Amino acid sequence: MVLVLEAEGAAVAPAAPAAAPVTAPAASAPAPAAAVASAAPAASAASGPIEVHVPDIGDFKDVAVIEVFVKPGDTIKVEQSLITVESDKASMEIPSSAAGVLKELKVKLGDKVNIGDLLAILEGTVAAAAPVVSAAASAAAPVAAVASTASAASSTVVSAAASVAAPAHAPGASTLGLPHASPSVRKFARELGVPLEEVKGSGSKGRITQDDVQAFTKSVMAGATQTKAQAAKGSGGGDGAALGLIPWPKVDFAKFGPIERKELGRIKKISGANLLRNAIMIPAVTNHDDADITELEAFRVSTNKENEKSGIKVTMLAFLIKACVAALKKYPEFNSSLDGDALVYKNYWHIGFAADTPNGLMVPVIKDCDKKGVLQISQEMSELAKKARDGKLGPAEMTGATFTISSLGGIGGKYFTPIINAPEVAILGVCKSTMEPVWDGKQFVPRLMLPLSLTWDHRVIDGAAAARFNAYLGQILSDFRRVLL
Ligand code: CAO
Repeated sequence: MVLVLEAEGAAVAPAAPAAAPVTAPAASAPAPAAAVASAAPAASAASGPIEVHVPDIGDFKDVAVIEVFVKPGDTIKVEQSLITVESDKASMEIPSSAAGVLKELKVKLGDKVNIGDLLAILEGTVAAAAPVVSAAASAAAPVAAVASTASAASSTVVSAAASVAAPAHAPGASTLGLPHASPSVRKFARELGVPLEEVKGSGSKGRITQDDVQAFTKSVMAGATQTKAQAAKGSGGGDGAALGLIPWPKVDFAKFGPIERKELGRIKKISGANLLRNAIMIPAVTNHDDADITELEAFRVSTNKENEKSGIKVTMLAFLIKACVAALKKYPEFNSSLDGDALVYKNYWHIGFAADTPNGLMVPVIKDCDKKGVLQISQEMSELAKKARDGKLGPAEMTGATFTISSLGGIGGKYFTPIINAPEVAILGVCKSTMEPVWDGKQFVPRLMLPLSLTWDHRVIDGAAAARFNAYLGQILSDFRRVLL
């Protein structure tokens, strides 16, 4: 161990041997491995300025300081991590070999350090022990040597800790409120930009594992979890400063009458953040049109009569899904996604449908709609809608959509402007069909007309293509035989 102690005064811990000044090599002269081994069993207690040096960290030279956990004035415990260093093979935390108040930190982020370098000067009580270097599990051979040094010294750490009431460095213990995680997991999280303090650890003593970081990332990507930063940016209470907007109005509503304040539910918070991003980032345009569904509705009603006993009810939305698949195949850019400067065309047709649930809007996805009939789609839709309302949809049932339909047909209204569900590039809104007088060239005839509202991303789709898409959709809905052409 490379530790310079200039202890003054009497020993505080009777259990430990009196701390006669322990000499150690100067910072510029790295200690040989033998010195480390001989110093390891010693546990001592004293007070006064204490120098903490970089211990034997194996075959590491000029390793960069990538994290600094402490600052002058902090009370440091034995084995408390001071910094993390990183080489091209691994990263590891360097713990303090003594306890006391940090007077001076001799390194800063980006510095390169070696065995024996002076790290810090502490003042106060000292309990010296061989530091346990917490190394990344994935580290190569040199770190294995360090690990064995660490385990050899661990009993010393415990006895020293007992004498100064400083807990031994537990791998899962928090360091100054930092999340419990190994250096390799910290590094992994840092590379992904994952806020480690928001990840729940599943390891022993709540330690965060690599799997926890991966699961957190997946959950954020699926929209099931929101980071604090996302929530702050996405909430209606966000001040819009990032967009250069004037501040959100702050009104004391209670001044004008009685009020009741209710926090938004989890789903509303998540969907709100997604909707805001999509509304702001997509140059969206909506085309409105009408489709004549007179014959289709008659067919739907007769099909339902025929299938009364099966318990499967065919809804207009199931026909719309099939009609949309046909239109998406004819106009493939509507089934694509932007990826930087490239357009990704998907050769699968998974259709999402907006479902109104007591907790907020959810979008279950029916996979491979091109391969399924209207009856199967109806059945899956009713099962997924029920699951959504019961709050039982799994992430796999809400991901992978290539196009979305939002139907308010069962409720009412004429047209609306749905917001595109990124990274999709279009969404179809449908309202309630009504019987309307339509001119057939000779006379007005009553026809059942379905209002369509197609919102599209103008970066990918042009107005003419959108008008063609709607017109083709209308043709299919008025005569489904066209799908066969
Ligand atoms: N025109 C006229 N009637 C329609 C219709 C339409 N376009 N679409 C459905 N209906 C009728 C149905 O035939 C049914 O009538 P009957 O009970 O007499 O047969 C009734 O309206 C109720 O239909 P439904 O809404 O239960 O079924 P659906 O398949 O049309 O829709 C679902 C299912 C899950 C999409 C729907 O229940 C839902 O949640 N819609 C809301 C979606 C939403 O909130 N969108 C807005 C997103 S933006 O905030």
